[in-house]
Amino acid sequence: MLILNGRDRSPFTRRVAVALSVSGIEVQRNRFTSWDDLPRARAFNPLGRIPSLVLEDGEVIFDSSAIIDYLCERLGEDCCLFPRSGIRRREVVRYSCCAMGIVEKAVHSRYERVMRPPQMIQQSWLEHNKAQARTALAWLESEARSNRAFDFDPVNQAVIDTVVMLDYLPVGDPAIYVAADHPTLESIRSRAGTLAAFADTDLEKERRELGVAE
Ligand SMILES: N[C@@H](CCC(=O)N[C@@H](CS)C(=O)NCC(=O)O)C(=O)O
Repeated sequence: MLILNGRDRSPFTRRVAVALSVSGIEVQRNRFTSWDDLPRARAFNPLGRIPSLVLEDGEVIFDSSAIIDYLCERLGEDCCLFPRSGIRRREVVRYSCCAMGIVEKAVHSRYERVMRPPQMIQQSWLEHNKAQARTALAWLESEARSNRAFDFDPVNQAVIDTVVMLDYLPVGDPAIYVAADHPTLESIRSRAGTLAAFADTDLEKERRELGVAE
């Protein structure tokens, strides 16, 4: 069986976990982060990051986009994460990149807030990341309102990455996201919450199961 290294608290890991689930691929989970077990993370990825995916024959794949690329290759014609070709495919890729770019902004903000002593936190860097993320969120909201690429039938990578991103924002930087300004993204998030692939990887559920505060 495949093994997915990483906790769903990592949005990069969670996007892979959801993609595996909606693709109907069973996986064993090894839930750790680089912060609580760096040697273990390094054993699978020289950069010491999660996620990594271990294949049945022991081959290891990282990072999240390479894993998703592998899933598409493995599933071939049955891969539903992206439309097969053309403008629809490029739209899903574009929305996925935008959502994960917003995640990166939130990760920068989180590291700034939690890695530095309070007096060394650079407010201008937090403001920059917030502004970049908010501009992208406004664009994603308007695209989601007018574009059918955020498809639930089947659930594609644009939906997966958008929902994973929205759920991560309060962890990254609670100041970034105002739910009331993004009704379409919120409706995508609520609809996703009814699906097992998202409910099974819920961040609060993982915290409860691992007995950890974060
Ligand atoms: N581009 C990578 C990013 C992975 C990543 O940054 N993972 C974080 C957890 S959210 C990590 O392991 N960080 C530890 C570090 O960078 O030292 C991917 O898509 O997989």
